[in-house]
Amino acid sequence: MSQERKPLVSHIFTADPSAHVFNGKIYIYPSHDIPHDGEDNDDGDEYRMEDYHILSLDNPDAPCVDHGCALHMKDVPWVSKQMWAPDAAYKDGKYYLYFPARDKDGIFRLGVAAGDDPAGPFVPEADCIPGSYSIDPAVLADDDGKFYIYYGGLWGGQLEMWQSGSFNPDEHRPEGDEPAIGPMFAELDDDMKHFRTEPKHLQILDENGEPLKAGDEDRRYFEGPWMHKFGGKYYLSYSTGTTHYLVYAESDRPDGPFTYRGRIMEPVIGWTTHHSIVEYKGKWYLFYHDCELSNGINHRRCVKFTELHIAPDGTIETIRPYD
Ligand code: FUB
Repeated sequence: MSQERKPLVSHIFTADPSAHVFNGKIYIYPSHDIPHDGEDNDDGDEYRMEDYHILSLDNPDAPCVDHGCALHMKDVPWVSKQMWAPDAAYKDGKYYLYFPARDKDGIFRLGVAAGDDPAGPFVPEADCIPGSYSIDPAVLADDDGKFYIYYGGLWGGQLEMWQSGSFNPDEHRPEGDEPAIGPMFAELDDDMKHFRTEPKHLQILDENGEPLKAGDEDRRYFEGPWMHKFGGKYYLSYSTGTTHYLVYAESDRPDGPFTYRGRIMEPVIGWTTHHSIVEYKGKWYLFYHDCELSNGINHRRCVKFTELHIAPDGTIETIRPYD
């Protein structure tokens, strides 16, 4: 019985699913939303996550397994609060969990934890990844053995606050015809725990080769980057935040520049939209979340998936989530 477009689990609230195939199963690395009655705001203070539960599916029709707490905030010395959207990678017998959280100064940084099993438990590094900031890490294991990390999010994710190279909470937010801020990119070092290259912003261009503008809210980057490869090309997908779309852009290189291609998914119930794309046995799947399980409460989300149809030239068919 297909569980497509239904909450994968309902005993906890889950969001921001990063899906990977490890050992022939689909493992899902989501955020774990905590119910509370506080207000929502533009800084995302309502997202009070404290731990990660890894989920898995033996196949898309199998029941979803919750493997329990794989990492808790109390075990990460540098974190003060808000363990947001994670991702995972596998290299040389070890699994690595990448996660954003606020440090003791309230600044979002990226952390990494390692384990022997895709479902954890994961042992965190004592400090965040040196030189890291903002949120939403996503790691691509490229075919040549290199690993790339993509990250960054506007507003509560603090990406704008680093435009000068250091943290400035009063930094100007680009708007109108000013160039939009792209997501961050770096190659990971052999130990998977450091950046090998200086992080840089990725450029996303329009059909005329011009950088997308900050006011182009239907297309510009907001948060939640993901990278998949198809036909040898690199596809960067992300959330447009304020307009609630999942969209994608294409490049011949992992570090761009990328050219905007189109929309993957129309808005879901709830403010945030965040996804991953994974191939399993020759079919492509989109993992995403909405707030159906809580009747629209923004910080009580549920992870779902649906099949994704990709044409031979890489074009992704737009999904209307409730059709
Ligand atoms: O889950 C907290 C934040 O909400 C994530 O980091 C963003 O991508 C958005 O989904």
